[in-house]
Amino acid sequence: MIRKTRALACMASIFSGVFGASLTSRMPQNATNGWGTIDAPMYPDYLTDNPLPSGKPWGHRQGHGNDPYGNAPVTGVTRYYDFDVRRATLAPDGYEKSGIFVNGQFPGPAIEANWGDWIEVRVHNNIEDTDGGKAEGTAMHFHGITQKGTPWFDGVPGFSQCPIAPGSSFTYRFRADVYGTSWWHSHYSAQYTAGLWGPMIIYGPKHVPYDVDLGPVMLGDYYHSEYHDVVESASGNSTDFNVYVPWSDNNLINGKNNYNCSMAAENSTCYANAGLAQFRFQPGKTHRLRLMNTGAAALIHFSLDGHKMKVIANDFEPVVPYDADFVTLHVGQRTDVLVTANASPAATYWMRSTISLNCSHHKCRGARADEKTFLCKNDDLEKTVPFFPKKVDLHPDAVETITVDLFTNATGSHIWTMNNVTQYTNYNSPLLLEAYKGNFTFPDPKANVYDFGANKTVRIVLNTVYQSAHPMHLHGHSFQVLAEGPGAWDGKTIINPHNPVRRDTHTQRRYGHLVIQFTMDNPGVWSYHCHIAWHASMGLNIGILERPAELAKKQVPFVIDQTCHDWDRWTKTHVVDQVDAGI
Ligand SMILES: *[C@@H]1O[C@H](CO)[C@@H](O)[C@H](O)[C@H]1NC(C)=O
Ligand SMILES: *[C@@H]1O[C@H](CO)[C@@H](O)[C@H](O)[C@H]1NC(C)=O
Ligand SMILES: *[C@@H]1O[C@H](CO)[C@@H](O)[C@H](O)[C@H]1NC(C)=O
Ligand SMILES: *[C@@H]1O[C@H](CO)[C@@H](O)[C@H](O)[C@H]1NC(C)=O
Ligand SMILES: *[C@@H]1O[C@H](CO)[C@@H](O)[C@H](O)[C@H]1NC(C)=O
Ligand SMILES: *[C@@H]1O[C@H](CO)[C@@H](O)[C@H](O)[C@H]1NC(C)=O
Ligand SMILES: *[C@@H]1O[C@H](CO)[C@@H](O)[C@H](O)[C@H]1NC(C)=O
Ligand SMILES: *[C@@H]1O[C@H](CO)[C@@H](O)[C@H](O)[C@H]1NC(C)=O
Ligand SMILES: *[C@@H]1O[C@H](CO)[C@@H](O)[C@H](O)[C@H]1NC(C)=O
Ligand SMILES: [Cu+2]
Repeated sequence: MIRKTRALACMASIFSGVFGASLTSRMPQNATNGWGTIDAPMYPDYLTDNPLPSGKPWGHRQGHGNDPYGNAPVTGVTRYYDFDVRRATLAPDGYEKSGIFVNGQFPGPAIEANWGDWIEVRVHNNIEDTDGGKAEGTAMHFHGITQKGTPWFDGVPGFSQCPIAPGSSFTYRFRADVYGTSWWHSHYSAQYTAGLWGPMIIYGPKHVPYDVDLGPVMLGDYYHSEYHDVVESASGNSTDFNVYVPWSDNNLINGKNNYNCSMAAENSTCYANAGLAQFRFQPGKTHRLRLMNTGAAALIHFSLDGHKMKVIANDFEPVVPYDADFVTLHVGQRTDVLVTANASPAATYWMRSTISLNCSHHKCRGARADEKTFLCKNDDLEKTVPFFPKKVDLHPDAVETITVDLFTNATGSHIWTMNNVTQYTNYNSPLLLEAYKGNFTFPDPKANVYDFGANKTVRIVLNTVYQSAHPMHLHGHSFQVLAEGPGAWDGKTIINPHNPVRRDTHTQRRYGHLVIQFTMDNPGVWSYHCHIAWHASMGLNIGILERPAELAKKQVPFVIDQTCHDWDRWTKTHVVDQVDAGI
């Protein structure tokens, strides 16, 4: 029944069509949120428990002229979620390992809301000295949400809040002010790679029709070592490229894949045939796949045998639909595609999530015969056109040029620098809290904060002079991508100036440039960082101070102060093992 393909140990695969056999699962299905099985739930057009009478809560806000950013309907609805964060030992791919999970589930639960709703997530930090790990702080980030008016709920420790201390709780409350596909994840150190992440779907208008929402298709590299250990080898003093660029052990789709147990570490518990993710397509229907790269470091190519895909959105930005044989997602990026099940109705097809071996280290060396020649970059900027046009302001108020490089410092650690500074987070003194107190001088250079004051339009030119690509993510904003290419920016080239690519995460290629521009409409202190977990750990991060004068006038919610008091108290009796730059 399965169409024969070259068997590759680490290639995550999916079957579509009708598929009867049930595969062994090494994780109880109630701990996987039902994802990755052919009977996984489909996703609705919109959540129907909305009291508004006019059907979909966004009513007539459809089609052209409605940039989702800054245009959300008022629904008066709050969606509540409760996250119990604790350590556990699970074996998603058959290899038993200790991790940190929400509600004992992997991947973590989906946050769902309609555009314009409020979302409330109560996070209980129950990370204790169990399962071979230690108690540690946490903080939860809701990727791509602008947090306009609620910058203290951005979930970045040392930026927007103190870490939530073990034994304490914290409630995030923010507006679903954009719509589309995203994810939430811990922003404390590289902690999310231990299992602390899940999808976030915000239902909104459709600009392209389709029949079935297949829901999240979460792609990502996966590591069997404890995250502290991976961070240590990435930043540590080994001069071996194969050590300081860590190798992932597996590649999962919706938390599933098999693992070749003969490669497992000595004395580990490993079960073969843990099971592949599967999806069921409805013959003839058009399906929406919400692709997201929820991994730690790997750039991924995604394709479906026998089917073409139509790209309809990148991150939270709808695009003019275009056909693609494969799509590329770096860490943190999302791409929504439509697939029409117009091939043989009874057949099964491989879904392929391939880690580009030219861009990322991955233990499954079984080279793909059809591996794309790939430069570790996103699609050409010319190809992607935002559905809601917005032209470039050719005269930005501030331009900042930043050189990105990698160094080995005097004590042998690998560190990233942005204009010679390696960012380091002070968990006890969040930058935003300081700004509210009227203190925005940030004398510690390691905070690496750029104060853009009251400028309206800011352009940031990143030139990297090292051999790594970086998926750069900006908090609080969707940005325009003006240019991306080899070498340093020439200071003038802008691709599609009448309507350039917009998104919240974009790849800067090796030895290349990435030029972004955004409107300073969101007072706060926002991180602009590489989303490769190990690179953020090694300090590839800046803070952007936006309209500080407006911050200083505002009242900080009590919970922000309380969280710092709790953290201070906890750190007086526990040693915080800050293994990295902190975010
Ligand atoms: C799954 O079900 C088992 C048996 O009913 C239960 O012990 C376990 O706590 C459940 N796990 C989750 C994550 O709900
Ligand atoms: C690397 O660090 C280890 C301890 O982490 C130390 O024992 C070793 O001497 C260091 N090597 C170099 C070359 O600095
Ligand atoms: C599993 O790994 C072993 C050791 O590397 C290798 O010899 C074997 O061929 C692999 N099995 C499969 C099915 O790939
Ligand atoms: C594996 O277990 C054996 C027997 O208990 C022990 O001798 C060996 O040191 C263990 N290896 C590792 C890497 O822990
Ligand atoms: C790998 O990337 C380099 C540039 O970083 C490029 O020159 C080379 O062609 C790529 N190789 C393949 C096989 O894609
Ligand atoms: C080198 O970098 C590491 C990690 O950031 C840091 O702990 C150490 O203090 C640095 N050494 C020097 C001499 O700055
Ligand atoms: C970074 O350091 C180099 C070498 O010391 C120096 O030439 C360069 O001007 C510095 N860059 C910035 C932005 O300070
Ligand atoms: C401002 O914040 C810095 C830490 O970032 C601190 O060292 C300094 O004392 C603060 N100044 C005031 C006036 O609070
Ligand atoms: C604009 O930003 C620059 C830093 O890039 C800063 O020096 C300047 O004061 C800012 N202008 C305003 C009006 O805030
Ligand atoms: Cu990076």
